[in-house]
Amino acid sequence: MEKINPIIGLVLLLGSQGFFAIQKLPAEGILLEDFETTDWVWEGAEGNTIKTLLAPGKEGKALQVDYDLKSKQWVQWKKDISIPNYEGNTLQFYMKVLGEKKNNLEIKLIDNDGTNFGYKIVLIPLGEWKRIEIALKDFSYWWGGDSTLSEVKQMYFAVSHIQGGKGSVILDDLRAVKSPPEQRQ
Ligand SMILES: [Ca+2]
Ligand SMILES: [Ca+2]
Repeated sequence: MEKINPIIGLVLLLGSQGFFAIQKLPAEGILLEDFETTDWVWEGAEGNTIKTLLAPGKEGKALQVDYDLKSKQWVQWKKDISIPNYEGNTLQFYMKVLGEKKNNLEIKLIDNDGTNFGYKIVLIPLGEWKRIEIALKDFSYWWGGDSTLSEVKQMYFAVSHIQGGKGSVILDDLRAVKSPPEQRQ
């Protein structure tokens, strides 16, 4: 019978249980979306236009969304993104906002039974990369499904009307990172 050195055995055991991956989480988090392709599905309220393209990113490429809210209301874009560990995590991404007008960015998280949890921030066109961090516990129930957000399966970003008009939102490097201790539930 072969003997396994106990230290190597321990390393193999910890590695097989994801121990090392978990230890790395606080620094880098889990990359949810790198925005290297334009495979987000978009739509807009009637009369509005939306177009997606790739732009120079914070890391590699970024997804640029050009919109024109002619009819006020909204445009949105979605992708199947799973967020496996919801509690105690923060959503982090980089965003650059171009244009003249102020509008809302809405971020929606959807689970298997169609529960929508949302969070809204005001888009202020600064023309430079800004890191956005939103604790997942700060999302609130908006509509659909039951009132509990289970494992997230799909994400939407939307621009909704404050002043309307044309603008661009550029997104990169979406991650789930550990919330600072005071933000954890
Ligand atoms: Ca990227
Ligand atoms: Ca649900």
